[in-house]
Amino acid sequence: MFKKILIANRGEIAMRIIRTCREMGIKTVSVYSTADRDSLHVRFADEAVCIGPASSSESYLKIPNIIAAAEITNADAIHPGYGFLSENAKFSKICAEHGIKFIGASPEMIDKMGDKASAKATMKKAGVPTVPGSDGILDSLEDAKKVAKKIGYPVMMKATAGGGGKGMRAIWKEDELEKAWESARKEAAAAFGNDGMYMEKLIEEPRHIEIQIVGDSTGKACHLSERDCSIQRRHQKLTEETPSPFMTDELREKMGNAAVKAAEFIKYEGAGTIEFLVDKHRNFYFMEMNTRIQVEHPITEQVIDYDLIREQIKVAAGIPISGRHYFPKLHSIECRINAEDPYNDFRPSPGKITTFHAPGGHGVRLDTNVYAGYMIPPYYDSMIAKLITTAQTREEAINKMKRALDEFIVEGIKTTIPFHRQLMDHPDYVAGNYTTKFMESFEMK
Ligand code: MV4
Repeated sequence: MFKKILIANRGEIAMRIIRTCREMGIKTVSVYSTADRDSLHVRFADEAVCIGPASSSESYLKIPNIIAAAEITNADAIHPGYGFLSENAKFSKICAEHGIKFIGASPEMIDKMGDKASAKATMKKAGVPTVPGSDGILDSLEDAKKVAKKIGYPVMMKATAGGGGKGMRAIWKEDELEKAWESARKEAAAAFGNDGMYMEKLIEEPRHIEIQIVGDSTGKACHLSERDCSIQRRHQKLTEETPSPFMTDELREKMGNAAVKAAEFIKYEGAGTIEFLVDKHRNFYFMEMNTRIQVEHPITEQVIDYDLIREQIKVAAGIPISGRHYFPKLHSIECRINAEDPYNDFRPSPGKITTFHAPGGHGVRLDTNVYAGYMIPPYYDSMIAKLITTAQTREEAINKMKRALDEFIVEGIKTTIPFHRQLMDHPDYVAGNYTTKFMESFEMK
């Protein structure tokens, strides 16, 4: 087992990893930028190394500085968390070259799943349902027209190096195709340095339901059931829940088995998430695979009483998984609390937190890195806390979320607490009747 893990991240996920390491008796090293000198992950790690100035590119993304920090502190593993370098194949490779265990996917796996068209081709070979569409990358506009004609409009054009909606275009009829082709490729080239595009039949009003999986070094995988992440704004998840209100026992069995089949086919090691699009007939299709721990992992932990960070560390240390699958025994909801103003188009609201009263009580979990007096830096993403409630039923979990949000006092900055509080009263949300289109018609009162 590792003796010392360097956490190559910041914020609430760095705190989350420190907590499990301490419970496992593993020493921790935090890295921080000059803007994070007063952050909790610096305070609660056993050691902390300043790796550069505020900007991420000069600190949390600076591979030589992170490797140097691991070497001078003699860390035997690095946990990348999510975002930053968590799905950076070069970083995974450099860790391996320095004899430092990367607690994440191999460089080959990151590249394989990072190329969306090739990931889809792999899943198809594995026998996982995929959306009908092009056979890989489109060769030309002519090819795009041919494929669109064959699968029938509306179609979705996607950047193979993309993900999260960048370089994606919904096309409803042929005369829109050329403009979409040009603009999507330009956007993909600018964002990813790769303008490869592929095409799929457009799934109308889909739900985003993802399956958590864990694979080990013996090639075995298990699934930990689903998370419904359909409530998103501009491809940013706002709230997630498990079980999905749209799930049935039969669908969970089919999606869980498909996810395990995929993970075992690619011999996936570690924690991973297979994202599916689910249509109104409960047909499900592979969308993307994430080779990292996800922001929303706590709701899964809550309903099956499991520590996903601990499993990541154990699998990385070569300890085999039990192989059993896990099914939700409770209901859990996560609300992402961001330093943004929901009454002003969710624009960022950095600044000093003057009052911070955390909600608590039975069934309330708050994963956060902020505190009264903390100055929220403008350099990083705006999430300041994840408020998670867990109860026997969805209705009770919603009720608990409302009570916890009412108790949650944050002054000095604007937050999305009022948005979440209104969401919990929204009739369609309460009825579990929502798709990825939900936020398009949501208005703050
Ligand atoms: C789709 C789709 C409909 N049909 N693919 C959004 C980002 C990336 N994960 C893929 N996405 C979508 N792919 C087909 N063939 C609709 C979306 C989509 C979406 C998916 C999940 C969660 C939120 C979304 C918001 C807009 C579009």
